[in-house]
Amino acid sequence: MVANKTTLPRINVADIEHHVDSLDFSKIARDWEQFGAFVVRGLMCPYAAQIREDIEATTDEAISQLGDATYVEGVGWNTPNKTLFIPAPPTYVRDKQVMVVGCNYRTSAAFFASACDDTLLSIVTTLLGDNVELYQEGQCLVKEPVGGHPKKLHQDSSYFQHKYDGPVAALCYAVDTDAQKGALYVVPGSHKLGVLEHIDTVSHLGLDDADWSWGDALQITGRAGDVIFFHVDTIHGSQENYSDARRPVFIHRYRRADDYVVIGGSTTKARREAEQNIAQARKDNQLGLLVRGRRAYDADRSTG
Ligand SMILES: O=C(O)CCC(=O)C(=O)O
Repeated sequence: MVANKTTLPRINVADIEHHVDSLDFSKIARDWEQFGAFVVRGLMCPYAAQIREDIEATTDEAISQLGDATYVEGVGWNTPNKTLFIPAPPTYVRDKQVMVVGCNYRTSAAFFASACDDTLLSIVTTLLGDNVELYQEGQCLVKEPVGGHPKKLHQDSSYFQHKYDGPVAALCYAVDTDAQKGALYVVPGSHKLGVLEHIDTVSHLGLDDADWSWGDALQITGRAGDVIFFHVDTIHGSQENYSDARRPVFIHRYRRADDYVVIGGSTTKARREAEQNIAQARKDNQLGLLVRGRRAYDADRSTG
């Protein structure tokens, strides 16, 4: 049967829930195939406190650099420490709010160490096969308190569509995250829908509210250290943070060692332009750091 919205499975969080101390890799593989998402409780507990500290410090640094931020049309303001701000609600102390924090594998040792965690990589190879590389340098997002930005429902493939399976995302809560704080929603089974048409929204590319609503999605609350895995085509997003403290998350992304972006962009205009250049997409300038297995020489890649 061809997947469409009406045939998506309706499940509970318990159906896709795993615990780090009792992993069943066959069930993980089945959840991935059927639902394109699952959660592993406690997986990043050894790292979460230090990474949270690093995200907090980078966020404070970014706020102090706002006067030197540069504007990118349709995207937002970048501070020198590579933190992205977007417009804030009118009730804010500032006219800009934090979205993506400039904390990554080059700036946080704990974040990089966590990307190479042995158990995490065993889960990832179950999903992607033996040869796996990091896609990009890790991503941290912060929702500021009292209304910090929503991330509208979207597929990551709208931002970075790949040649093969695409990256597996492992999103980790750096603090306990409930509904009020803006816990992540996923739409189980939506990874079978292919890449859907996205529009420009307050949180960049997103699905039209008329087509997809939070009611179509499953909310996954969690404790600091819990990790939600999702497919590049799995619809996901999160609502505002209405609590009185920041809501930080960190995300690792992994892909097959031979995979690469064919269409990239964070606005509809950028994506349309990239679609014109799809024939030029190549692996040669997209070699990520290998975290499992080995990269075989490929003459077709035009790299040494
Ligand atoms: O911060 C979140 O809850 C979602 C982040 C996200 O959807 C993304 O980076 O693709």
